[in-house]
Amino acid sequence: MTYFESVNKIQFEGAASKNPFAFKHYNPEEVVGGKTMEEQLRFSIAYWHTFTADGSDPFGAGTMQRPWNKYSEMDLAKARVEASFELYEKLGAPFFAFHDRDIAPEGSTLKETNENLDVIISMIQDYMKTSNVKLLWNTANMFTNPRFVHGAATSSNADVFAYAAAQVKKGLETAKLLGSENYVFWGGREGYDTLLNTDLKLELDNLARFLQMAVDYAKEIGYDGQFLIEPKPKEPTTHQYDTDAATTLSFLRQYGLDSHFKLNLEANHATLAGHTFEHELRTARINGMLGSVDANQGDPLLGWDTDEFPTDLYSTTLAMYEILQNGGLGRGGLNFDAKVRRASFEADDLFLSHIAGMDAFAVGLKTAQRLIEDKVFENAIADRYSSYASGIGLDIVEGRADFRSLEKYALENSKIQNRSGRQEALKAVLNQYLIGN
Ligand code: XUL
Ligand code: CO
Repeated sequence: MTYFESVNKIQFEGAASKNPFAFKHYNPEEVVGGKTMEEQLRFSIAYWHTFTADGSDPFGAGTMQRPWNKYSEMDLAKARVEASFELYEKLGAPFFAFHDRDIAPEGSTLKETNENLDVIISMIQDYMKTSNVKLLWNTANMFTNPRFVHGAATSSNADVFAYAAAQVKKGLETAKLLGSENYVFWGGREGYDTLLNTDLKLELDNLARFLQMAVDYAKEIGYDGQFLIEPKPKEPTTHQYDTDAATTLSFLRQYGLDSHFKLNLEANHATLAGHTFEHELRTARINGMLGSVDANQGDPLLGWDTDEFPTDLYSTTLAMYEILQNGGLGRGGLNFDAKVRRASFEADDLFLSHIAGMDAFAVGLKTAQRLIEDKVFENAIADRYSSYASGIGLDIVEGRADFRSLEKYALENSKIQNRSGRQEALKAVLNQYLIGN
């Protein structure tokens, strides 16, 4: 059965191509920075946005015209799996990612829900046997069902904590079965709206207990994928616990969990937190915690998580700069946690949007590689901090200085001279590299 009849395998046709169903910049085999673009970028398709979402928003019903709309319940779930592998293959996407509830409907009990899951997981497993497509990560949806109204691991209701544990246990077994490269924890409703009814300390302690149980269970069943936490500052709760990279790092360190986790950083979550995407990536990178990326972009005019396909070349370039400086993403990848707009409702839009995102990251990769080869920012930064390369600066960074020696130095050095940071000039150079792509 074919779901996207009018679409053939998407080919690389080069920058001059006018064919909307072709890559202009993403050439999977082209070597950039010693690896193929396919290996560098490790693109992944988000099941929820691409196959499950229907385009509904708080003001209106679903709009998405999908070839699987005629089915329901388990038949719908099976049709989505068939369609998903057709799309991965036609796009040449090496990975996909899903929440448990994206792939199979919930039953009336947890047992029934798990039985539904088992049917679909074994179908996915069969497809994976004859395909090169791999699972980048799976995760548990512990936010849609009303039982999670007060959160999951941070719920005020211990029965919900237990239910969530059962769900993640199943998720880890699924990850092992499907050979998932990573397992993701996005906080969902782990956060609070008002302190008036919240035991902040207990909720954070419980979150840490929950994560430790997950670490222990993965070890017990021999699942060795990378654990990832995905920070987000707000939405759905007013104050999400995993606010941003720095907050999440501090939480993991406080509870002694940092050696078991890395971060899955999402562009739109970064901007919601009042950071740039590259700030979050840099923070994770310098702490050895950059694990994976949810590739998307927000709308600077809107204050919520719009999950748009990434087309901003500045952002993709600066993101790829961090990723290349990190030596790549290891077991992570670039997962398009992105959805077509409600008005882009035709099935073809699923391909056109991914092509746009893949090309934007390919440009970002090539530009970042050239910037790194030419040491554009490295040289500027080394020059800006050159006062730490000798004299008193070297004494400071090598631990030979103290307040007494610094006071002595300052008293003798009455003329401090600063130099321009030259940020406009650097932005102009960045533009030159982007245009020269
Ligand atoms: C929500 C979000 C999630 C996670 C996985 O904002 O980004 O889709 O990526 O649960
Ligand atoms: Co995400």
